[in-house]
Amino acid sequence: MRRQVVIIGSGPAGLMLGALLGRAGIDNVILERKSRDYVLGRIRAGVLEDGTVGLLRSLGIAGRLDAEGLPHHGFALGFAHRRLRIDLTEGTGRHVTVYGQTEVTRDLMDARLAAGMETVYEAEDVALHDFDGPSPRVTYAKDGRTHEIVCDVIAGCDGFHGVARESLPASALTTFERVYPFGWLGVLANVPPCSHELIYAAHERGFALCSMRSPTRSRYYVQCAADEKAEAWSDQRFWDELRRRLDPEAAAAVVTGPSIEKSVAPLRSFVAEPLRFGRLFLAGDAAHIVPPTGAKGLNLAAGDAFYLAEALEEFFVERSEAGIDDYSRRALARIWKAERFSWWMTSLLHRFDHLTPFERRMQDAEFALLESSALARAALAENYVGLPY
Ligand code: RFL
Ligand code: PHB
Repeated sequence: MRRQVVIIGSGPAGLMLGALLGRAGIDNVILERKSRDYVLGRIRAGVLEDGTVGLLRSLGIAGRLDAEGLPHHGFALGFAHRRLRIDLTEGTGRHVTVYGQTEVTRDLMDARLAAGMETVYEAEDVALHDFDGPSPRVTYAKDGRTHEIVCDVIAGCDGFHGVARESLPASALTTFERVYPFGWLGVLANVPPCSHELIYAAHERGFALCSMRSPTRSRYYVQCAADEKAEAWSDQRFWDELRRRLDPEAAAAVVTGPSIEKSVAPLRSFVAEPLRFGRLFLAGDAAHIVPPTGAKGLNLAAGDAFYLAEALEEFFVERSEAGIDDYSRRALARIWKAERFSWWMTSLLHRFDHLTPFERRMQDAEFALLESSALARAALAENYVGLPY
């Protein structure tokens, strides 16, 4: 079999890239290790930048997003039992949309199916070959047989634990990493949110986040130990801990109910450079990780897909290599700014056990600055709604 582009991974990066390439008439197949239902069962991000929404609209697949997504024009920072509202729209003229990653994934999968573009689910032992030359190959096992696809380009969109980045010689990559000494315990529940806007709360017991998926479905997180087991947390223990970390009004407004999902996510900052090796390109979590505090992971994946699709369109349609030569530089310029923002939000809001008294005062001073300076709030808002592509 021969294809122009083999995309590895059907998360947001791979699906978005596949949709953008399909629109440009570039033939592509997605190889995904898991089943469709498994991919749709993962509960992850919830906040879309307006650039991500714009991309989905430009692809003509934003019908459900426009009907069901919740426009948010601000959020709150909680600290010292006070709440400071960050007005997103006042400073930027833009806003974000609360719409789950699961829903984005479903919309992209449905559109792909309707357009007749192929996805191979449960593709095992995916292996990449010859990507340092003009005819890379990808092999995989399915239904007890080994398959081979010869292609022009491989897109590694297979997440942090995928095979694409691992296929590179270590000497080809420079990596940058910070592993935070804590995780987030997340709970999804069919209860109305405690506030109509998100609350990011700093507290001496640890960070807490009040988010949502719809007016009847809430998503809450509390900072926990990195090696915490979700099973150690009964629903009651979670609700009690959450309430302790919120201001009294928010705590009183929390409606509790049985959790429908509960999981622990580690927090990490990571970047691998560059994003291109011959005919292999990395995009999304395969190349970089941000801690979820800035709500940037999914949005960065979409940004990478946008840049890579533009570059590949130049390559296949205009027969120019200028775009693919520049992909890594262009994407990394935006990635590093999102890394900075996510690291900053994480540093500001979490409890770190070993902060010096000076560092604690720095956290307090950041809040004091945000409280007193409209320009500081506008800078936060500009990053949160998303820097331009
Ligand atoms: P994804 O979504 O991980 O998709 C990669 C896909 O590749 C498949 N795959 C393979 N396929 C074939 N062969 C292999 N060898 C393969 N190895 C892996 C996987 O099954 C998967 O389907 O990466 P992508 O597309 O780059 O998208 C990135 C976003 O998913 C990610 O940045 C965010 O979800 C990060 N993230 C969060 N971001 C937020 O903004 N807010 C959150 O609350 C939030 N929570 C999370 C998260 C990421 C998590 N991970 C990765 C553990 C919670 C978790 C648990
Ligand atoms: C979520 O709703 O899952 C969510 C929202 C904002 C974040 C992270 C996660 O910063």
